[in-house]
Amino acid sequence: MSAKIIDGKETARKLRETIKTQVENLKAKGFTPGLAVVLVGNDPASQVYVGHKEKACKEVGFHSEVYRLPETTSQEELLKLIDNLNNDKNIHGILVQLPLPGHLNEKEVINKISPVKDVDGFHPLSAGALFVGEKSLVPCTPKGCIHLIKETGFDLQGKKAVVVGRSNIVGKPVAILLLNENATVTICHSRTKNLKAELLEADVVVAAVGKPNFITGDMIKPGAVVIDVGINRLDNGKLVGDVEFETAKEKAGWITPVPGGVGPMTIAMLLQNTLEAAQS
Ligand code: NAP
Ligand code: L37
Repeated sequence: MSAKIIDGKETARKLRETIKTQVENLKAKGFTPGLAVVLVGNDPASQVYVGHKEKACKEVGFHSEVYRLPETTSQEELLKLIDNLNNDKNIHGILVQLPLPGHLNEKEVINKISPVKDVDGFHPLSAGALFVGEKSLVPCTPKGCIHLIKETGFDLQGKKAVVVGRSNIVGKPVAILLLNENATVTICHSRTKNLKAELLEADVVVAAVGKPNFITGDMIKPGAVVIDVGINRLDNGKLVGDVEFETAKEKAGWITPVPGGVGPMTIAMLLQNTLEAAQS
C-alpha cells in the first residue's frame, strides 16, 4: 500500500494566509510586525532559503529587512549589526542564517540576539525554556515537523517516536517537542548501534541526518508517520531527503516529500514566531 503524502507546501500556504489576515488586522491598528534576516557570505543553499524567507515576509505584509553581508564581515561588525537590530523598535524578530563562514563565532553571535527577538529559538535561554517547559520561541523546523504530524490526525500520545540526528537546531528540539506530546522518544545518531532495529519499532520517524536516501523502506515499520527533514542536493541537481521516498512510501502510512514537505513549513513557522514575538 502506498502512503498518504503530507503536503507541507499546501499546509504552509494555508498558514501564510491566516498570518496575512492577522497582519492586516494589526496594520489597521497602526502596527506592523518586522523581521530582520542576516546572511553572511555566499552559501548557495542559504541564499535560496533567505530569498524564500524574504518573499514570504512580503507576502504576509511584514516589514522585512534583509542584510546580505560579504564573506569578509568581521565578528565585531556582525555583533554591532545585531546590537542595532536588538534596539530597533520596528524589528521584532532577528534571524541570522546559519551556517556562518568559518572565521565567525556562531555561539557568540546567537548569544548576542535578544531572546525576545530570537525567532529561530537558538539562544540558550530559548533552548533552556523549551527544555524546562516554559513559554518560549520554538525553533522553526522542529515546530513545523510537529505541525505536520498533527495535520495527519495522528495521536502522538504513548506512541514510539524515533528521531535520527541530534543537532541543536533540529534533532534535539524536535525530540523535546515529541516528548511534550507524550510520545516515547528515542534519539539516534552516528554512534547508535542498530539503527534499523530502532527504526522498525517507530510509529513516528523524524529524519534529520543530512545524508541522501539514508533511511530505506526496509527500515520503516508498516503504517508509520515519516517526517523527512533532510535536504540534500545530488550532483544531478535533484533535491532529495534523508529518506528514500520510493521505497519508504510503500511501507509508511504517511510521509513528507522533499521538496514540498518540511522546508516550506520552516518558513511558515518563522512567520508565526515573528508574529508571536511582535505581539508579546
Ligand atoms: P547536522 O548538524 O549535520 O546533524 C546531523 C545528525 O545526523 C548528527 O546528530 C549526526 O550524529 C547524525 N548522523 C550522521 N550520520 C549518521 C548515521 N550514520 N546514523 C545515524 N545518525 C547519523 O545536521 P542538521 O543541521 O540537523 O540537518 C540535518 C538535515 O536536515 C540536513 O540535510 C539539513 O539540510 C536539513 N535541514 C532541513 C531544514 C528544513 O527546513 N527542511 C532545516 C534545517 C536542516 P552525530 O551527532 O553523532 O554526529
Ligand atoms: N530558521 N532555518 C533557520 N535558521 C537557520 O539558521 N539554517 C537555518 C535554517 N534553515 C533553513 O532555512 N532551512 C530551509 C530549508 C529549506 C527551505 C527553506 C529553509 C525550503 O524552502 N525548501 C524547499 C525547496 C528549497 C529549494 O528549492 O532548494 C522545499 O520544498 O523543501
